[in-house]
Amino acid sequence: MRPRNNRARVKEEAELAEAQDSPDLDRVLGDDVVKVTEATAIAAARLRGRGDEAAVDGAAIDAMCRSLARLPINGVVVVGEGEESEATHLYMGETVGAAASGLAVDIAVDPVEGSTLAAKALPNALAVVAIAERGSLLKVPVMYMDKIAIGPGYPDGLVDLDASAADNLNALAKAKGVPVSDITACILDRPRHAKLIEAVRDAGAAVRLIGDGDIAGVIHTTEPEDTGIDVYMGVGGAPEGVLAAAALCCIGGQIQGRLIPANAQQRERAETAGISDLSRKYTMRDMASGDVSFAATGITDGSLLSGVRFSPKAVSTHSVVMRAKPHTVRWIHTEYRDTNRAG
Ligand code: VTB
Repeated sequence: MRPRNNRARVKEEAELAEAQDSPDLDRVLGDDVVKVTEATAIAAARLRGRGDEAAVDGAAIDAMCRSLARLPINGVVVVGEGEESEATHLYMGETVGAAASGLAVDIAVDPVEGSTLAAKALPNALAVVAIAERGSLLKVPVMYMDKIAIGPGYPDGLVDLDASAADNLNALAKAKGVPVSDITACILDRPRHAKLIEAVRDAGAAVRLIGDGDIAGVIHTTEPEDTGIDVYMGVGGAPEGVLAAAALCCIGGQIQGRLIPANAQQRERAETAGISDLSRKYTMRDMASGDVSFAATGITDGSLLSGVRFSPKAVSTHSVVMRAKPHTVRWIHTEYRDTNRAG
């Protein structure tokens, strides 16, 4: 966890203790969070496949703002759509929620994870939110992050951002009890990953390339038998890194992330966000800890979730909501039978 001054910490702990006694916390981290991603995904899905990323994003952001505004929380966006000067809604530091005296929580959002996918109606676009007790999610500006993630059941630190791809893959294969040729790494299909892809293949492992959507890529490492993905590697969005860490905090696994500011402005933004050591390797617990809740709803059909379906009788959604403290994973299929009010 990031260093904080003592007085602030004591105050936060008092607020947390109060929040933990509240049945509202259970409701917000359980049922409410998924209603937010459902509404967001429905709004985005109404505009999917129109080739207009900005329109999908805009509709999703509006829907997410409206649903967050109904929650009995005093939320602060720590991972969002950018800086206050650049984003009208869901910017870093924005307060959201219905009650200034409500539960003090951190919120990380990605209204449309994979805007290009949604605009082209390609698989795997998701609406994603993580909510956690205040101070539990790492505040990161929009920039890149180098990441490596594996699922649960392995010794801590088995893979490391500073190790070579071959060393990581060999260590993972050994711990899994398989030859390295049975290991598959999920990597974003980007020119910047040419060397990494080559190194993985040279080590004898397979590469599953994805177009977008590295939150799902990380989550897939937690069920390698079903997904065929053992490890996520490479550079993606830092906000997506924190959201993926929130998911792993609920379902188990390991992730390391290191910010990659592209220029002086991004370095400055990181500093303003409280990040003093830009070379720091963040672990899962540094990025998300405590009673975290993570929810995602499919906008388009994908490997994790089905997309929103519109029919004359109902609008239906498919979501996953995970919670760290009770350690639960719920797969939720919801039908909104009043189709006009859905979303
Ligand atoms: C990833 C991916 C996202 O951004 O984080 C990626 O998970 C990183 O940015 O779905 P680049 O596209 O610049 O590589 C997304 O693709 C969302 O834009």
